[in-house]
Amino acid sequence: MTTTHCPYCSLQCGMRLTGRRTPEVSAWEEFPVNRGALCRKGWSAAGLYGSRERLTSPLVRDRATGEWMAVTWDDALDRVAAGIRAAQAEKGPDGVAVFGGGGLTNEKAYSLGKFARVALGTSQIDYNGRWCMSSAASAGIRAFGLDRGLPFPLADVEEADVLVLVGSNLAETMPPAARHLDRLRARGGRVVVIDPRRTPTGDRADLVLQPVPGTDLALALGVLHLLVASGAVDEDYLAARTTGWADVRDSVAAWWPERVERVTGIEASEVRALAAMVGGPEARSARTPTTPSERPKVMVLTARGAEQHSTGSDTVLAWINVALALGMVGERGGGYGCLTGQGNGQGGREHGQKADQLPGYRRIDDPAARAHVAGVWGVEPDSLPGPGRSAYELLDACGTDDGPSAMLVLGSNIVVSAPNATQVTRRLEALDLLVVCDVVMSETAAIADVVLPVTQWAEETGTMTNLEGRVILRQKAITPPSGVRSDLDVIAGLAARLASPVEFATDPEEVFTELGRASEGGPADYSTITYDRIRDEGGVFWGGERLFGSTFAHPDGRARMYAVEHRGAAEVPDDDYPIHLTTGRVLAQYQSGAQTRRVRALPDDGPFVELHPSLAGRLGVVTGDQVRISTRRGSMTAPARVVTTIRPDTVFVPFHWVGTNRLTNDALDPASKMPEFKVCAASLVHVPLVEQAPLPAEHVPPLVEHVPPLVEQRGAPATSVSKPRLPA
Ligand SMILES: Nc1nc2c(c(=O)[nH]1)N[C@H]1C(S)=C(S)[C@@H](COP(=O)(O)OP(=O)(O)OC[C@H]3O[C@@H](n4cnc5c(=O)[nH]c(N)nc54)[C@H](O)[C@@H]3O)O[C@H]1N2
Ligand SMILES: Nc1nc2c(c(=O)[nH]1)N[C@H]1C(S)=C(S)[C@@H](COP(=O)(O)OP(=O)(O)OC[C@H]3O[C@@H](n4cnc5c(=O)[nH]c(N)nc54)[C@H](O)[C@@H]3O)O[C@H]1N2
Ligand code: SF4
Ligand SMILES: [Mo]
Repeated sequence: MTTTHCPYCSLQCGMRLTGRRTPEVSAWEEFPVNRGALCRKGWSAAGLYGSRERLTSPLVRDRATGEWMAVTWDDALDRVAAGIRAAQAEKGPDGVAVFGGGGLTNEKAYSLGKFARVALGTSQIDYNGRWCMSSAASAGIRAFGLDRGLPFPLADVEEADVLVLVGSNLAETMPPAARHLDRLRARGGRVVVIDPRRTPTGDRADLVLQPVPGTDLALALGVLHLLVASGAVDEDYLAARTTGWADVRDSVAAWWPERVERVTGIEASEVRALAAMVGGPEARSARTPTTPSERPKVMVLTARGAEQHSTGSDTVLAWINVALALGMVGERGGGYGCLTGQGNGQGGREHGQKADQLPGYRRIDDPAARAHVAGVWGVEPDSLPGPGRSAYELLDACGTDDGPSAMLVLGSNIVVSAPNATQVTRRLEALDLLVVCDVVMSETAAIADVVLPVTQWAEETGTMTNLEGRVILRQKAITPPSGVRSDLDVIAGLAARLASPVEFATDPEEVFTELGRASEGGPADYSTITYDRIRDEGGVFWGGERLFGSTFAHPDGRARMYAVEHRGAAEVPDDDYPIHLTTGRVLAQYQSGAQTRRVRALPDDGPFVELHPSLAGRLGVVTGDQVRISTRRGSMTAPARVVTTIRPDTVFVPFHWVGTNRLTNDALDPASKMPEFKVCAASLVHVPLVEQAPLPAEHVPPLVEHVPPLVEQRGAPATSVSKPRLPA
């Protein structure tokens, strides 16, 4: 029996595994984050191990015939090294790219970043975390000088008086965390959920606000406007601990509730209700000064609903402004945090697989950082490349004249999860060499030239940094299938073939010790963390358990407030595409589904289109009917799920299956380069039974012929049934 952690999300729930060849999952009650609780993905995780679809031999694909051939590891690595050298000969070091993942252990993420900069000498490395949390990360760095998802333990949530969840459906995306909401409410606290859909998380809330997708920023401006008007802001805190407040205050002057209603679709009275709740009772009783102890503790948490927008980083800054104006950041039970997503969403963005970064969350354009890290690596600082392209920009450059012609992918299923996926897939196919390291034949592996089968999860040891900044140890508990190698072995094997000036360790603990030295003195300093300490202490928080209690990470110790403006979505509905499309997750599937779609114990129902009865009525659609959804980039057909819980002008499609991302918009946030996964303009038609095979896009009549404008839709017949809730 071994204690380890779940293969999936950023909660990194602790679990026990027994049986080295037929593993069984059981509760690890002592692990503080989940106390033995797991969601159904965690309970069924052992199914990942037994999957018959597991890759156990390196494979190469013949481009002419499309046929796969099993080869030896030596042969496979020789071919990859030869392909890399060919790309370098043609285009120089930047001719080879690396694409990583936020599910990789810290050791792998670190080695991958080092491999790119030292063995390949390329600047062209980025990873899927750019699609996950980059907007919150960039806002956190600007506001606080430091980015750690939650700057406090998750359990602090229970101590809040008012918890505002902006674009999080944690009851389905990190189910064991939902108990904190229940306990908070049992204590008399209140939960606010802001989401265009009423989700199972909304079912646990006292106030549910359903904005038009992409308008959370305007809502934050409106809330701050009312807090100023009612005298609920903490002027002493603002004077002592922040800069920039005067500009922010002026910038919200014109955001009265009726204007917020016009932009967000949330009634002015509800905007007032939210402001009164976070401002405390005194906020309504006109400027009566209050002592800090009388103010409610307000905690604002954002997740992908607020962040995955071309305005995502400004939206996060606007909500941070609310938390700062209330004097809450650094206060126990209050403040701001971002719920990270992938298993190692936090650590994966700290140790150098990001285009602009060196280990320890250092900047690659900082001469002191370059000197320190080059010293640890044993190379000259000048030999390190500069910053490269962000994830989407990198993929979009693949196979172009200025872009890379070879790419290595570790830990991401790009073909399913990238925005505007048809375009991205075309770019991947234009590469001379695509190499994918994976555990299964993912949709991305399926178009690769070489696929390398790797160990995963509890088949190997490594550290992960959970959503609280707690570094945990995923211990090896099961024997990997024969034929597979660790990503660390792949990196070392390639480095040796490429005559890298330095060697790459393959023992995770050795890599972690080196990572500690490379991160020493950086914003995310792991130098005092060891495997033994993690085992003894149930995880170790980098930077300490709670941050910002007395100072922020900027040189003057103050938080920065930025006056940000509402811009709206990059693509807004028009006559041809009159509906907002948003995307996200369901409980039983994980990400691109590469892993969970292969676990037989988990339901795999395929994608669906969630829509409101009034829209369904206009289309003549009931639950189960096929609908075709189209955007300027592509279309897909899926069954309808008619629910009263979504805005009538918005449809929702989960992205765990191929198709959804052919629809999504690749507009990027200027600061974080986060794509706008959470909103674009779409049209919808009912596909009559006789022609339910997918039609070419040009045959799709515009929705406007079928659906009158939304204002006329009031009172449309509710010919529908509600979506059954997935049991937790
Ligand atoms: N079951 C499951 N759990 C997961 C994952 C998974 O794939 N499956 N993935 C993990 C990862 S990597 C991540 S990043 C997290 C994500 O965790 P969440 O952010 O909780 O998940 P999402 O479903 O992407 O988005 C949350 C909600 O945002 C809403 N939303 C859409 N548009 C908007 C908008 O404009 N404004 C607001 N306020 N809300 C909006 C959606 O309706 C959705 O309910 O989950 C992690 N946990
Ligand atoms: N429309 C839409 N698209 C989205 C989102 C959305 O909300 N809407 N969310 C975005 C977000 S937040 C995220 S995080 C991305 C996630 O999307 P992806 O980047 O595709 O993430 P995964 O599906 O987790 O892919 C991980 C891959 O790595 C493999 N793998 C697992 N463990 C290992 C390992 O140890 N080593 C190696 N080499 N491989 C391994 C898995 O089998 C899988 O194929 O999707 C983004 N795409
Ligand atoms: S909540 Fe996340 S970490 Fe916990 S069991 Fe579920 S998927 Fe695994
Ligand atoms: Mo994510």
